[in-house]
Amino acid sequence: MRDGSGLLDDLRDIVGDCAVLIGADMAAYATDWRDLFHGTPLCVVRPATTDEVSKSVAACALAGAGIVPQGGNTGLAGGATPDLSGTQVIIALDRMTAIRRIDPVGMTALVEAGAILKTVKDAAEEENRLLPISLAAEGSARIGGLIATNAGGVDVLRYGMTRALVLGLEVVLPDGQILSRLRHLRKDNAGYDLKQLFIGTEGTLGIVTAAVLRLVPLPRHRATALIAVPDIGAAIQLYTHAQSEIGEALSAFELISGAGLDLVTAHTGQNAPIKGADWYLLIEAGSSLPGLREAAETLLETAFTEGWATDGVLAESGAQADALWSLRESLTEAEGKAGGAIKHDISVPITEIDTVLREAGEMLSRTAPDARLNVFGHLGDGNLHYNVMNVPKADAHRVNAAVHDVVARHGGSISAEHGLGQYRVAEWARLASPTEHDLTHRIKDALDPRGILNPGKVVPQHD
Ligand code: FAD
Ligand code: 2HG
Ligand code: ZN
Repeated sequence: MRDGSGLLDDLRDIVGDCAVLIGADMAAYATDWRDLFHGTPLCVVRPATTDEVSKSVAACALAGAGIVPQGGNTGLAGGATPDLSGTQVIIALDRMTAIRRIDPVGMTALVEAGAILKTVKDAAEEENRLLPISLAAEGSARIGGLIATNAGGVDVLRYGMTRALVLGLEVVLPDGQILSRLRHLRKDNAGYDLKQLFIGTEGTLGIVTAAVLRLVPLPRHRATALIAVPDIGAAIQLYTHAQSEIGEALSAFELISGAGLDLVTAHTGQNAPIKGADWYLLIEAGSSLPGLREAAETLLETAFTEGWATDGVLAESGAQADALWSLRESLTEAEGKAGGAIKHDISVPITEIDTVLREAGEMLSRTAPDARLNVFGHLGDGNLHYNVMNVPKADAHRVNAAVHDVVARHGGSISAEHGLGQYRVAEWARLASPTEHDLTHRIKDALDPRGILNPGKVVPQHD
């Protein structure tokens, strides 16, 4: 067993002195995006190759040091932040950024784990292809982090979560072995689909070093509308109608509350083209076939005739569409500027959303009467960010548990897309069945028997 300084020497030998950060140089890596979790790592290691990741992991394993993988550090569950022990090593993938290949014919991208999402999307667009993962953090989030959290975002309705886009994976295992399955195949049923072990498991079973991602054709036309709706029931009726009329083109069906839109206009200096409603929808459809705009106009007309919409704007240009999206994508930032929130990332069957919102609202008015809500998210996926503002931080656990109890009663999930990290691991432990606990521990113990990969995240500590 090596002590801390012996391990630092070993890591410097592997990646070079400049790629091992200590002291104040670690600050940006030691705290999460929300400034909610703060860690004290032994060091930050920034390998340049898969071989260096492998050797760094092996050195940490030999020293018995915990490892925290980190990508863009935009995660919202504290998964990339180490503990306060001063012994954990952050392995940051931010030097492994190569886009090795974009194949417009096979429609795949081979990229290193540290590549930034936006950069990969731009490279795909140059080949008339789309990597359909879209989220407000796309200028900072990295491919390995997106895979490790099985990220969602606003394109899930049409294209699925990140998992649906991963064709091949290269991973460093907790003992330093490299599992390389960088295949460009759409069909591969040869044995267990081992890559699934590392998608959405938040760096607790392996470190993703490279991936082959599925691309789709870049839609030539898009229609984007911001619509005011009278209530959630009307929004669901419009959603059902939109699925019937333009289903395969529909890529985003996002909900924004009036209070949320007010936060954005108050804190980011943007103007909203429509105002005064309790709820808004941001809807987008895309297609390579002509006729999309006409279909969108017909949809809006029906929405007004049926009383599902009270106001609305259909973007006239790409710039207008981008301005509408900017309102939606500024909700997290505006919420932060307004003092932050106790966050929830819930999903329920879409038919239950109205009831869940009502029950959660009633519960809050009894238990936290001063609370203000910022509810928004991916209505088409049944996934809402039920963010509770104006409640003391000390009440976070109580509020989390009460909201999650409502969600659990309706067959929902307490983490639709952000993962458990350290933020939700205790709540998962409280609500999961004994069989789920048992199987989770058996998988973790089989792959990482010494528990060195991302300790304290996702997998509850053994009793
Ligand atoms: P990090 O934050 O660095 O890490 C996240 C987790 O993955 C940690 O557990 C970490 O240990 C692990 N990890 C990172 N890299 C690797 C690797 N190479 N191998 C193994 N494990 C690794 N998420 C959504 O799903 N949908 C959204 O719409 C969305 N919008 C967001 C908007 C904003 C403004 C912000 C700040 C965040 C948003 N997120 C969203 C959350 C976040 O962007 C995603 O979770 C993203 O996938 C994290 O990527 P990252 O590279 O920043 O990962
Ligand atoms: C989004 O949908 C993200 O914009 C962030 O998932 C959600 O800030 C949040 O709670
Ligand atoms: Zn989201």
